[in-house]
Formats: sequence, structure tokens, C-alpha cells
Amino acid sequence: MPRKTLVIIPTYNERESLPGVLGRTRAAVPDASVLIVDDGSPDGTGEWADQQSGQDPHVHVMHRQGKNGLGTAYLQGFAWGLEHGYGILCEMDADGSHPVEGLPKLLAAVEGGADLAIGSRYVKGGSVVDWPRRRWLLSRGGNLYIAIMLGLHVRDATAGFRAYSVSLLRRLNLAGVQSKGYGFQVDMTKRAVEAGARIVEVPIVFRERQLGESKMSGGIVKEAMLMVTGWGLARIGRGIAHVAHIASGKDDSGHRSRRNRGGGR
Ligand SMILES: Nc1nc2c(ncn2[C@@H]2O[C@H](COP(=O)(O)OP(=O)(O)O)[C@@H](O)[C@H]2O)c(=O)[nH]1
Ligand SMILES: [Mg+2]
Repeated sequence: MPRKTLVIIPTYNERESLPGVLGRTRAAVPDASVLIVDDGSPDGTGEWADQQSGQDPHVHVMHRQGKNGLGTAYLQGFAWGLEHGYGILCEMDADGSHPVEGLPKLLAAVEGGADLAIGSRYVKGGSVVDWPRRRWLLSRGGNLYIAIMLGLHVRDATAGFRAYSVSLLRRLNLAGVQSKGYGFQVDMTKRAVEAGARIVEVPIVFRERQLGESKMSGGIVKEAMLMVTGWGLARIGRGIAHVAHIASGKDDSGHRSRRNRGGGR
């Protein structure tokens, strides 16, 4: 039997885009529930979502006080999904950039054994349409930097169109996730890799939003850059320490390996 699925959609001022995206989601995955996590959008997104939830038992709304970042919105959405017995938790933007009709493919990947399915722009068959060159360079360059610094072997580590098995989410230390903005996706990817997750990248066509405005800011980029740099330097430091350890001829218990072999312990 397919697992109970929740699609989490964080919103901040998405009154124009959300109706289309919610309608398409309900049509694409009719058995799935949707949780809209709204941060007190001044444009009335939260009120509109409440009306939908009143008419459709598959639609739920979580209201937060003020704009608190994408990362914390997802963490609260995950906590809600875990509490309410869902088996797969999806992340999706409200602005129509993610191909809603691709949700069944992400779900199929998880049903097929993946712990995490990522809708990826940077694998064969994936692409980005209508993005200003500056945005594309930032995203491509960011992913290249992440690959070099962290060696995650994920081509689109900043992607926000995902499906997680709850068994993976339960294994991750979600309380330790600090990043509020887009660094959140990298943080989650890193934790998943370290937990030995089976990660599948499903190609998607990502489109620039047609309505409303991006909430991307310099601060969000800076947070992600600093975080990746910190983790990368720590990784390089561990690599150097490891090489020094091998060069010193000691085994993991701190004993000289030759003596260890001779001692028969
Ligand atoms: N709840 C909540 N949602 C947010 C916040 N910041 C961005 N979002 C939502 O996260 C999704 C991605 O944001 P978007 O502005 O499209 O970023 P971009 O695609 O990187 O330009 C959209 O659905 C936004 O409404 C926030 O602080 N709180
Ligand atoms: Mg967007």
C-alpha cells in the first residue's frame, strides 16, 4: 500500500501563486495531504489557505507569527508530519517554480526504496527555464562550491523540491539544524549523506516564478556560503589530521601499529 504522503508548502506573500499550485498539487497527487506553513503573510495568503482548508479535508494550514525563514518552516512542517503519521514528507515551493506534476515521480522513487528523492536541475534531463543569468550562475556556482567543499556527490544540493521517507527524517538530528534560509537544503543533504541515506536525483525542469516576488536575499546567500565554508574547512582539517595520523604510524587506539601487530592483541 502506498505510504501516506504530506506535501509541505512554505509561504510568504504567495497569494497570487498559491491557488494555482495548490490546485495542481491536489490534482497531481489526490491522495496526498498538503500542509501550508504561512508566516503571517501581509498579502492574505494565510487567510486564503484557511478558506481552502475549510473546504478540503486534505488541506492543512500552520500559521507562524512572522517571517521566520524557509528552514524553520520546513522543520515545523516535518514535526507536524511526523506527529500525524505520514510516511513520506515532501517539500515544494508555492511559486510554481517546481514542476508540481513531477510529484508522483518523486514519490515513486521513495516507494522504490530511496530515502530521499531530489527534484534535480543539474542531472541529465533536468534544466532551468527563464532564470536571469545571475541567478543561474549563483545556483550553479553554489552547487560547484558545495561539491568541492563537501564532496556530497549530489548535483543539486540546494534543490527545494524533495520527498523524504520518514524513516530517514527520524534518523537525522533535526534539532541540530540551524540554517534558516536556503542553506537549510544543503544542511539536510549533508545530514542525509552522513546518515548513509539512499539519495536519488530525479530530473526536473525548474521555471522562474511568473507571479509574486522572490524572497531571496543577500543575507540568505551569505548564511549558506559561510556555513558551507565552515563545514568544508572542518572536512579539510579532518583530512589533514587523518593523513598525519597515518604518517605517524599509529592505529586507531593510539598504539604504534608495529608493536600492536607483534603484541597479538
Ligand atoms: N513560511 C515561509 N516561507 C518562506 C519564507 N521565505 C520564503 N518562503 C517560501 O519559500 C518558497 C521559496 O521562496 P522564493 O521566494 O520563491 O525563493 P527563490 O525561488 O529562491 O527565489 C516560496 O514558497 C516562498 O513563499 C519564510 O521566511 N517563511
Ligand atoms: Mg522561487
